[in-house]
Amino acid sequence: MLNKNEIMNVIKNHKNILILTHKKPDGDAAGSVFALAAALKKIDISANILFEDYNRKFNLIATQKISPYFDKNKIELVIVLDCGNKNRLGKYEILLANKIVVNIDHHISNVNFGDYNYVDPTASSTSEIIFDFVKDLLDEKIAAALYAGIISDTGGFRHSCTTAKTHMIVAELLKFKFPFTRIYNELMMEKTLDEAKFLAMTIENLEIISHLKLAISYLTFEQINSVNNKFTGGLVEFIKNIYGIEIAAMIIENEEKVCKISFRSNYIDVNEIAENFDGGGHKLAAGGILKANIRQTKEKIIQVIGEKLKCTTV
Ligand SMILES: [Mn+2]
Repeated sequence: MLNKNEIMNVIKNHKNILILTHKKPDGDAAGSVFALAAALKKIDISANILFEDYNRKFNLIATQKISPYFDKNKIELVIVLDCGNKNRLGKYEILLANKIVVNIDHHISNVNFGDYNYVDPTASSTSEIIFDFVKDLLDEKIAAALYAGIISDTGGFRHSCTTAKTHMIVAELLKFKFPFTRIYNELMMEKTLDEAKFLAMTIENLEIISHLKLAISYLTFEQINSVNNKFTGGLVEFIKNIYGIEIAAMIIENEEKVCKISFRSNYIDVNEIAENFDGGGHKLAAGGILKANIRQTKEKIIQVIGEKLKCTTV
């Protein structure tokens, strides 16, 4: 693997550059792209950037316009950020054909699809890696974009990927004047009215199974259909965070009366529980499905978790 200076030299030796990231970009994807593009501009390299399924809330940290109107044939080099596999580029994957590809990422699952790969799985985020590439070129806008990327992938410094180095980098970023409170609030805290309505319905439907320390709730297909923005992320975490709860299950009913279930826990292995529902995931966050109505799904969840906890307490 080339070091950072060598990768930067590869980039500097090319004129027409495109920077891409995974589809449905999160804060780290958008932040690292905007930061690198702005830093390259300061050394007279203008890069085009493209996003698939861009969320306009990232306009807050945008450092340049996103325009698809450029000559794709002239591109010599494509830098791909925060993307473990080129098929995650979605419709832009085709733009890598016959180009020199530089792949910079922090996902341990990265398949090194580039001609030049810089993959550091110890970094909290791609933005943390990009900091090291551009630290001599920082300004308010670059600092804001990298800050957004880091808070996004660390969940606001809560996730276990957060390190002393992460905090050290943010300390450097905060030497620049940028509206970090506003960035944190709009990227991490803000909800749409429809998300608030889902939360109200989730609390209304909540049941606590005390002896299992289990919080279980659901949204019916009719409830899902009652709002325009159908984003259900964060609901299962909300009920898991109720005092005294160790495990949570959130059921979302779809059109065909199939129930999708999200599990979260503080220490119980929900990956094993999700295997009973044709699913899986991680130890503390997993999901599954069941072809049954909500009442039957709830019963099976309570039964499976009951059996699992009986095993672990003996
Ligand atoms: Mn990331």
